[in-house]
Amino acid sequence: MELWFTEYYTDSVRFSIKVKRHLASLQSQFQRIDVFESEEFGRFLVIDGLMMLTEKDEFIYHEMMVHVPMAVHPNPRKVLVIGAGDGGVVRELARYSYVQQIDLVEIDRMVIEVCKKYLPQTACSLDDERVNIHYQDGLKYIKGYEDYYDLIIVDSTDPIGPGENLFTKEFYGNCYKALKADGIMVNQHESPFYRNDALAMQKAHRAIVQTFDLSLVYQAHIPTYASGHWLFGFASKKYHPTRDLDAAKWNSLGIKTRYYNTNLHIGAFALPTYVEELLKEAEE
Ligand code: AG3
Repeated sequence: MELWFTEYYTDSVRFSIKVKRHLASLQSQFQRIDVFESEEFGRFLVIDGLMMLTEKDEFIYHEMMVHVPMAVHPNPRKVLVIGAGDGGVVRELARYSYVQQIDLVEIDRMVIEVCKKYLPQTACSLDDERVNIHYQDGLKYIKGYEDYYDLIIVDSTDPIGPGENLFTKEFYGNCYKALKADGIMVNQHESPFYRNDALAMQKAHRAIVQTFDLSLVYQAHIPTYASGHWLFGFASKKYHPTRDLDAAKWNSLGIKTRYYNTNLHIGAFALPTYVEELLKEAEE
């Protein structure tokens, strides 16, 4: 007998991974959480049937969400991470000794518990002394802050279900307010390829462009997300993601990465024409 995990990318396109073991299956107050083990991708986390991460390719997503803004901001001390209960973003942030405070806001306590138990590869820094975990809705949490964070990283699920709030103008406006005068916000920006993902991407982009002084998009190749082509948003009050990149400084830190490097940093902002067109359409 064979066991396969299948995610539907559209009604007529699906992606499957052969499963060795189904390690966990839980229904929380918010969502369904599954962890599987596979030959090719190692362990992987699925929420409401959608791939969140695999042990084999999570480094791409987490390095790109963290090192891009960290190589631009000259002095990031206080960082807010929204979503991301798996700990992957926190793990990458914890590698910077000068980051003083990492606040993690995850709505679902069960995600953190499951990841601590089954995904130590990403959850490994959640006990770092600089990390404060708040089990709360991201939108509610952020309303209480003004002129406080240097960097906000929004590692949300898709804009359906509990992550929906994190794609609204109201949320981005509150992120803007919670950031200092030279703050940066990075978010997972969905995929440009399949129609429904592209619509979500445009919706997020429109709301961010209306909120931030500067809003650019960058890309990475993530094999286990729909189409493999994924986008990230870089929104800021002051710093430009490539012009203000301090490559020499970042390289002198000696942080060993497998995907991110400062050449790729610049290249990641060069987007295919059809993606630029989708973004432009959203900006109009
Ligand atoms: N963050 C969710 C990325 C979006 C995945 N969407 C999808 N597969 N349709 C994942 C959390 C990683 N820290």
